[in-house]
Amino acid sequence: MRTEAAQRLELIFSLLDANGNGVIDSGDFDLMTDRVVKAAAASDDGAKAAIRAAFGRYWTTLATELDANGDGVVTLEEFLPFVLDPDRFGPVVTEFAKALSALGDPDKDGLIERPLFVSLMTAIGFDEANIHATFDALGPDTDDRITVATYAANIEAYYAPDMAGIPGDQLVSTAV
Ligand SMILES: [Ca+2]
Ligand SMILES: [Ca+2]
Repeated sequence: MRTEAAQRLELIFSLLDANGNGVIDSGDFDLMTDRVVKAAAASDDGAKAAIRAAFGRYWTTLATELDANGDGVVTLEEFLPFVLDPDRFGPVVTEFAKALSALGDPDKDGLIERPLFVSLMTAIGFDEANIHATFDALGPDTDDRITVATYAANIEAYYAPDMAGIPGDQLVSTAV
């Protein structure tokens, strides 16, 4: 596992820990899901149901595979090696990437404008300057749009244990 990958997923763990108690549980996922769905107000019911299902599968997979003692919480030490193992968590990431990227394209023309990208990523909890840096790194066209496929592929890359120097690394940046 590369340092960059660990840093990317440490950030995700901290954002998922919506109530800030140092572990993640189903309540954290409920808060996160509601925030993201709210940011996707222009999406249709099918797209909203898909992201709810994807977050639900994300949590139930963690709970089923990691919470061996059944106390309902998952720690960072459990989370990192598991979500960065494509054999074990890859299918969950693929579903999540598809559902989240679709929320960026409510009019279904295959393109995502910067303001909605910023809204969705802000709802997840990323830093606004880092979100803009990431969008820039994703190579927007002259009308400041990226494709749904680009977004989805880069969400998957974010969870790749051996990748570094990818657009998603901008989300971890602490530059001020
Ligand atoms: Ca928590
Ligand atoms: Ca669109």
